[in-house]
Amino acid sequence: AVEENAFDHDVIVVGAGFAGLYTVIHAARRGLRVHGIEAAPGVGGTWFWNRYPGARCDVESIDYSYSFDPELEREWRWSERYATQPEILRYLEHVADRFEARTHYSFNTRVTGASWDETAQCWHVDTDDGRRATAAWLVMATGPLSTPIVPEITGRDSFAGQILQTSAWPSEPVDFTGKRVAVIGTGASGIQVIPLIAEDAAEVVVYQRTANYSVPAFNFDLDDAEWATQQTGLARRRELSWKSPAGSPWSSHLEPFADLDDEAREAVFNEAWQRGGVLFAKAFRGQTIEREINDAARDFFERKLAERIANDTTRSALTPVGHALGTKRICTDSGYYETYNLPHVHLVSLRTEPITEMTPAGITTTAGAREFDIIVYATGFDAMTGALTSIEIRGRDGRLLRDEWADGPITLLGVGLPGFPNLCVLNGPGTPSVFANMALTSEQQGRFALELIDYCTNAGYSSAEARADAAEAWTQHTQDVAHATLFGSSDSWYTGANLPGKARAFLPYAGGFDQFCARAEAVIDNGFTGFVLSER
Ligand code: NA7
Repeated sequence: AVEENAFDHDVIVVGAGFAGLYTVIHAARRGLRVHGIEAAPGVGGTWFWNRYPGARCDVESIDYSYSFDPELEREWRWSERYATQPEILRYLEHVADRFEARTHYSFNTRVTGASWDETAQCWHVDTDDGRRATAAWLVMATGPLSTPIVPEITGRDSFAGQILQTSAWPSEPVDFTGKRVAVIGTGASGIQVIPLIAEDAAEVVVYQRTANYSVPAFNFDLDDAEWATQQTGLARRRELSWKSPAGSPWSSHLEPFADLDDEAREAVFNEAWQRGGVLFAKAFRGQTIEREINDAARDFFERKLAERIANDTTRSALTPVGHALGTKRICTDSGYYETYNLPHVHLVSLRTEPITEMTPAGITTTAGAREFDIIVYATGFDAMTGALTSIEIRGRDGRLLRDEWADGPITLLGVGLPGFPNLCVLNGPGTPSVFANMALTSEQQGRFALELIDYCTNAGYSSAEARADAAEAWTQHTQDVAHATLFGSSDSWYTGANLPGKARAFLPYAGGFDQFCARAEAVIDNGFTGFVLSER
């Protein structure tokens, strides 16, 4: 039975990852009656689900943490330059405890629908336990990469061995010892998990659709001296991060590419390479805009690949084609390419050898059948829109979000949706979040929503809704910015190309976190320009 008004809240926040947790904590601090709803049994979001061996963040730990409380910053001691999933999860659990966030949450509860009630000016939120909660505001902090996709393959479900998914990994450790393992997918997750599986497995076969760019992490333990140095520099790091395009303190080389000779360029690429991981994607300013700079970075990358992979055929198959360096998220690895030098690790390129079917014994491609004990899917997500379109979200006049976004999402600064009053989406399409440090973008996004709520509450407005023309302008701007770079012409989950049938549109905002923050702050300062604020 549906319980009407089982809850009565100012704001419901869906999700307990970085963004949801921040928003719940700060809504409570602002005196709002807040209720959080989370499908998982605990906090963590991405860091709850993606607990496969090797899962790590590609932003440095010191930066990938909340900045809102200096005491929290001081008391939490990260152990490595790039934190592992268990450590980030422990951090978020610590934050939840420290700020008593869990008391506001219903865990193990999945939102199935939400509908705007024009008469009562509130949202009714339905959950899979048959309850209905009501709140004036609804904040969707459901994550940009939280709806996994498992490819449709003939006979997929007939496989008789063990099936694993990086994004829904079992909580108990998996024993790969002596097992024949297939891994499908070579994005960030595949590239992290493959070397660790290969340590124990008897045989690993990797099925690759698109070769990716991956750069070594150069990870290290944060010893006391390094930690002390990082702590001393933290305030500066934060300042630089908030003013940077990617929310991190590292910037591109200052001298223009065109002003340097080959030797000097090589030195710049070398330095960026040694810094590790995603930072190589922005060795020079304009590297993902100008083809000449990107080609030079790619050339450097390919020469590194030659040092890392012994076999010419394997190296050729692992060499990216068709997308510019950095236009799919560059991966950060620990020994990924070197894994292919091991005799029991094999690569199957699906471009030359597509899968025809799965059988109880294994995987068949056009070149023949292979038998496995375990198949691991590292096949990605219905990115940025999937978590929202999979929920029945009905706005004004019963408009269904899934239908409104059939040709691609339309948002004002990502957060506001025309036709959906009092609904705030965090880290969604139209935001730079997936290009940036999500710890900081989550703070920025959560604060924007809470500023809007406070502004309306204090001024006596019962609803706020993005104006259709303002949202169309922002959405167009998002497309224009992307198409002025090399991102626009490269297929990826940024463009919807990873999922057959998904509308093609450039989903994130590629204009930079700093630019985005400046625009968002101006909107707040000017009384939420672009939003229609209404009294009951
Ligand atoms: P990604 O980066 O979306 O990677 C998914 C991988 O799975 C990628 O290599 C895909 O190839 C591949 N894939 C997807 N569908 C198929 C099918 N049908 N057959 C074969 N291979 C397939 O997800 P991750 O979890 O690795 O990382 C997500 C983000 O987390 C990452 O970008 C970082 O921001 C952190 P494709 O390249 O689409 O051809």
